[in-house]
Amino acid sequence: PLNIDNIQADILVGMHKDKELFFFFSINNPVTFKSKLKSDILPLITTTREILAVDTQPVTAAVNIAFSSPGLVNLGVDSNTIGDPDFVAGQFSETGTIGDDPSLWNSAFAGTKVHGVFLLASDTVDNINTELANIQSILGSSITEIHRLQGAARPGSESGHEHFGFMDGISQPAVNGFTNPVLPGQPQVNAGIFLLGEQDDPSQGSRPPWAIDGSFLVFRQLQQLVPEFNQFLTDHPLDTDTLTPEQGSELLGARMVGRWKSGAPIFLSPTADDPELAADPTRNNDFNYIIESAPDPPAENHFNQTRCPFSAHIRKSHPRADVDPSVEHPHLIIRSSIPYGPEVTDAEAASSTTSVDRGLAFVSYQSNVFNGFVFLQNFWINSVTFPFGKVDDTIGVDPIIGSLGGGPKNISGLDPAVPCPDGNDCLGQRDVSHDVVVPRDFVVSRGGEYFFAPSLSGINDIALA
Ligand code: N7H
Repeated sequence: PLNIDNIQADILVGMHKDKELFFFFSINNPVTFKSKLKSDILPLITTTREILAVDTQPVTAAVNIAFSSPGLVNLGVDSNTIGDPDFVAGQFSETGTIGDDPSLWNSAFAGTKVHGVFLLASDTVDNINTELANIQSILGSSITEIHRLQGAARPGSESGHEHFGFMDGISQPAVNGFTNPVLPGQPQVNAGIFLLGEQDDPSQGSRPPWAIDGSFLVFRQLQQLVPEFNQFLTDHPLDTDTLTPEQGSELLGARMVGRWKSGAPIFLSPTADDPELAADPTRNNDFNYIIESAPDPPAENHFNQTRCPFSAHIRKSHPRADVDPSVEHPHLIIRSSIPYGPEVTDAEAASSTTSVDRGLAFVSYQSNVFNGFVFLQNFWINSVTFPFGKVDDTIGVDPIIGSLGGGPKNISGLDPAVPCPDGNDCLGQRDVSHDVVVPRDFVVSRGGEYFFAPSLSGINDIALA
């Protein structure tokens, strides 16, 4: 079994609080920092076991910590020995690979200035600020703030939904020996896909002791242009023969994501939202994109996008039976994101123009930065031909987070009107008039960094390095 007293809370279960602060810092005085890390910070770090039961959760705020590669080097730890070239290179050096425009990055993330991040989670911002003040008084001038991002669940009935309005945090992989119960539709994998040194870690056996049971934390500040996104949906309602314009716009949004705003998967409920399905954890993730009712399901599965576009965000990022489990499992990630920024103002809605920054503080955990985030973003999300082997030569990038340098994205399957009404083989005959052109990116990366979230014993080792 996993040592859940040694694994930081956010990795396997998340902090599950309505407010979460990401506090990015650099380390000025490694000697003082390491001494305080061992004596005063380590006792504050929230473990997986503590977060699981309400009565063991910290009174003020849950605290997790993670270090960038330059941060580890600054502390006297040779980050090369961890065996992850992408982590060592840092996210800023990979903007070309992951499709980011570095000129749009927040200057805090541009370069290698950020040495570490504190994740502070609680029910109130006041509690978070109290804990932050405590940490700052412990560490004093041994650290300098580089950037902070205050995350918050959206208010009222939008709680749990990201800023475009869609329920988030539904589908997560199940970790063998930890996740209980396993829900229908969850892929079941060994802990080493997420935790270093555990079974199925691609570098299991060659990790240094301080890295065991840690995980790479990929952080991304992803701005969302919500009024612009809404205007686009309003301007391009689908299926206007049978639906009202509002319903047609809702359908387009749902097909871009792969779920209705409630969270109901469009593959199971293709024509209208189904809030009951959305609310049922035994059904809301139980699908694999195979059209069982078809006379020849494998063949039909290769051209029929009526139930779910090949490009839908959740299909691009977790293609289920579109690829073999042996191919897909190494690329699973655990997500622990939270929205940031306020609700859309009346003035923004009226002008369809963003003037206040809002978006998603994206967090994913994986045991290998390339296999996880980088692979997903580069080879699946930003690829116009993935899922491969479909009878459609221009599937298009992920309409939510795929990018072709910020410009228009031609996406074939968003309109459920069957591209090839006669069925079997539509290669070369696809009616491009059905393509929906997404004119611009509605999610804009403001940068991020690759971090390593050590185990508690690993933090102790780092403090003694
Ligand atoms: Fe996504 N969205 O609101 O459209 N995502 N995501 N994501 N995402 C998911 O199933 C969203 C981002 C994944 O197992 C849902 O939990 C937005 C990045 C994966 O079926 C919704 C942003 C990456 C899944 C969103 C964003 C991923 C997933 C459905 C950025 C990886 C699970 C809720 C602002 C590189 C898929 C759920 C599965 C689900 C949205 C970013 C990956 C609603 C707005 C950067 C693997």
